[in-house]
Amino acid sequence: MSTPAEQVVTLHRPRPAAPAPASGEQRWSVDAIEALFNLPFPELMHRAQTVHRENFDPTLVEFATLLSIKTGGCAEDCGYCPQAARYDTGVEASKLMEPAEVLAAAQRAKDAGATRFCMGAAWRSPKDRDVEKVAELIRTVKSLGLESCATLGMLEEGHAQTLQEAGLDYYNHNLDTAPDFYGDIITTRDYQDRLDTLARVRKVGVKVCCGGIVGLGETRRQRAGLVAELANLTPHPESVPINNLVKVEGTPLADQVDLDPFEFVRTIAVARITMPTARVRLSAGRQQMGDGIQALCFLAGANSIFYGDKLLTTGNPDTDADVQLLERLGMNRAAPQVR
Ligand code: SAM
Ligand code: DTB
Ligand code: SF4
Repeated sequence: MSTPAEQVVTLHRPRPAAPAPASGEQRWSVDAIEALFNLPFPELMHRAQTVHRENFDPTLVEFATLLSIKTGGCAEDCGYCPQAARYDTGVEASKLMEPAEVLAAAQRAKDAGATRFCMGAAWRSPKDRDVEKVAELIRTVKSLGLESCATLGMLEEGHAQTLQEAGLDYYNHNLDTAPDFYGDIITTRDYQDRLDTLARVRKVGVKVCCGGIVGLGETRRQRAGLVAELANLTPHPESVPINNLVKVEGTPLADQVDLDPFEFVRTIAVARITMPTARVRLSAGRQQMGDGIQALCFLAGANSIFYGDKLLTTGNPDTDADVQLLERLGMNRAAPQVR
């Protein structure tokens, strides 16, 4: 048993130094970000909550609904992905959905309380005629007053411009992992291809939704490396999805060892600290996570979720369960911010 005097010393011991970008510049070093990861959990959470509260109402969570508008048959070899044609995952390839089907799905999402509607297509990159068709889908989604997001693979500048003119609010394109681990996961396109697409999206004035996946077998330093790449985009992405690997039978990562859930929470906290004004989305992997870890993610600064019974091809918590979870936590859905 410690004496009261010893307890006071313990309670008031100096805080570990708070890592930050070197003064006079905005770049985060991997070392500084790894130092954040290494903080004692309560210290990291305190820092993340402080940043979160300076920028957002911590009781509000954005609801974004995903729809796979073109599923499977993808030519890429992303080692985590059930939609890659080369892996035998049972996902059947489908054609691009028609506007009427997308309108019905977007209306259902809106009625259920979503404010952002994100359309995903399993393409390496869309062709001209694909972009024209997706532009039509974006106009459909916007006609309902929803925020629109699309993730279609690599984009050329003209394609980005067409999507912008159709009213696209966000383009999702993830860096996925650290540059020095990327080649272990994907070989059919490189890191620079991804950065080039992000630059084109930014150039035409569409907001950037860019994050990654953890639990791929990367080290903590590599998680820090991913966050450094994201945080050093100038400006940092407006929206940052953090996915926990959903292990799918038939993919090379089907038997990957689970990441410690607290390490996932740490990743959220570090993303919040380094990208203060971003919507940090607690993305894939929630179904496997449990309510307690999700609540910790909200405390760590996550303020967006994918809302709907399905992600693209895998499961997601029921909408009722999400509404109940927020109710139990005394939290609410964030109001829409449409242009
Ligand atoms: N084909 C497009 C692309 O790769 O840019 C868009 C769709 S892709 C499915 C979007 C993102 O979903 C990936 O970059 C990855 O971060 C995430 N993702 C895919 N499969 C996943 C899985 N099994 N578990 C967690 N996240 C996953
Ligand atoms: C993102 O970062 N995660 C979403 C969205 N952007 C497109 C996709 C998650 C996919 C999970 C596996 C699946 O359902 O196929
Ligand atoms: Fe294709 Fe995207 Fe899946 Fe990679 S993540 S295999 S590009 S659908």
